[in-house]
Amino acid sequence: MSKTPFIVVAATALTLGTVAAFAAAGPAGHSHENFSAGEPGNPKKPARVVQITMREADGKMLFIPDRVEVRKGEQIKFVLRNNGELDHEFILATTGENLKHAEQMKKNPDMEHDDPNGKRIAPKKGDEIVWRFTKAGTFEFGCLIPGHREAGMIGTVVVK
Ligand SMILES: [Cu+2]
Repeated sequence: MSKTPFIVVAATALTLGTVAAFAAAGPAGHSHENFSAGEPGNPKKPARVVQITMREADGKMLFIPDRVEVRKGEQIKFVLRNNGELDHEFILATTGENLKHAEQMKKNPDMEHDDPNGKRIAPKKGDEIVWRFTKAGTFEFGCLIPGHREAGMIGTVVVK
């Protein structure tokens, strides 16, 4: 009986601690709302088409091309094609964000992406991303399926 108040206080402190931890983890978690490489494009507006092919070759995995140059403010329609034998992804972000995201994918390799800045594409399939590069800088498109980025599935977008 005399212990009850202590337990209540301890439980309350624990609950608040947990809530605070969740709140802190929120923005750094698996968020697709804040895009580091610019913003989702408008499919009704003109866009320059950039074709990107994904495939495996000699133990490597690649994007072809793996470097794209863009003018700041330009809208690009990425026409993605997976010519490989495995699923691949195209996730457009910063290198830092992609590395963080890759860590999360190691815990959940079957995480599917169908976002404004990222798609998962089955073999012999295609998809599109319309993107407006509103920020200057160097950005990355990567395949974050565990092992793929490490095997070479990384590309660069330079926005000037
Ligand atoms: Cu891949």
